[in-house]
Amino acid sequence: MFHARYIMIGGFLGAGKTTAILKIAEQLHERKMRVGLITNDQSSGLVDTTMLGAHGFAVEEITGGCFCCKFNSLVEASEKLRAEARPDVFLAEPVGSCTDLKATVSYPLRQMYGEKVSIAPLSVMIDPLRALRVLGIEPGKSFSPKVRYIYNKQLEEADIIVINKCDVLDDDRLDNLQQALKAKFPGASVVRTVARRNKGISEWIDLIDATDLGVAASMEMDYDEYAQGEALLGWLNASFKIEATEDFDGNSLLEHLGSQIQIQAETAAGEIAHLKMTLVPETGNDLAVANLVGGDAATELSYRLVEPLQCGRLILNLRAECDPRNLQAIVEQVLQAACRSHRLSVTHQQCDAFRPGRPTPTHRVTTTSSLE
Ligand SMILES: Nc1nc2c(ncn2[C@@H]2O[C@H](COP(=O)(O)OP(=O)(O)O)[C@@H](O)[C@H]2O)c(=O)[nH]1
Ligand SMILES: [Mg+2]
Repeated sequence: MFHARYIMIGGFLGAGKTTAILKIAEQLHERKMRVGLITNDQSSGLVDTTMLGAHGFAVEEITGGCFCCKFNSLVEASEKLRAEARPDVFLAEPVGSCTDLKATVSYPLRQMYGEKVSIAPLSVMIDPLRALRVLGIEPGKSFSPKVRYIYNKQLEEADIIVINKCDVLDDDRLDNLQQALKAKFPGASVVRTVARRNKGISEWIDLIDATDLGVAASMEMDYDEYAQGEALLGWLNASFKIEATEDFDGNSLLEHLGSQIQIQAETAAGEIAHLKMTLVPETGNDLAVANLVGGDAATELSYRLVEPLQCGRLILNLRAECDPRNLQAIVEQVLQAACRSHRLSVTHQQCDAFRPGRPTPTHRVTTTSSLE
């Protein structure tokens, strides 16, 4: 009989889940625990999976649907990790537009594994600037009501709300946010982190360790509203080969692309949920990762290329409240213009532009019921 702990870190797109999971994994590793990671997205070949694997952790990715709709794939991934790495702890990151995770993932897992697996309380991370707007505490651009419905539902089921990126706000605004969260979601513990700098992570781990997932009835969900909210968030996954006759600065190219996509999206599209780009040179192990979260944030490079390059692969994942065909048109236009101004040539390799389908969970368990 094996025994493992299953920790799920939810939260909206761009909140910092992947960054935090890496830090948690590193701390657990230092505490001599074996860790297995499970990532999730609608598309395959995730940037995150590659990045986490590069840090030496056992990773499985579930693609083509979320944990709840691909529950059997989640179980298979867990079994595969168990056979290969015998983890003491599973760390799982669901898709950032998913909610109702307790009823569709945690409770079914508990029923399936019984004593063999202990399920940790559910953590939900937030980006504080986004939260201030989405929750209506501060003015500014946000999402439409159906997307905000998903955002609020994520918080409603949280046992632990993690205010991440506390480095971007002063204490007064953070206190305001924390008070509003406490008033609206009184059942949740709140913890503050700067995942990127490893701050608050050990306190958070202690909180995760302190109890097991409770047995309260799962929350009410309106799946029509959920499905409509999901569908509003268009999805673009594209990859391109970028070449030049001379070496070029890939870091500044990514920053340029990010700011241009942002400008175009400002006029033609709705709020950007998360833009992530990676640029990998054709040879060597260099890598750049750029992120943009929210309409008026700046593009940030979490990994920078050490050297200029002549040829590389650009992978772009964009989610925004917008028709995915518009997203595709914006990206193509920006890329063509950048190639002209930077004297580069670009070849399309792959492009998927779509709206996510209606979430249809494999199971939905309300603590007292059995697997449906
Ligand atoms: N300022 C700041 N940025 C962060 C922090 N943690 C993560 N980020 C950035 O937020 C962006 C999204 O992070 P990611 O982990 O990919 O979010 P996910 O979509 O929730 O997995 C990236 O640019 C990260 O570098 C933090 O503590 N502070
Ligand atoms: Mg992620």
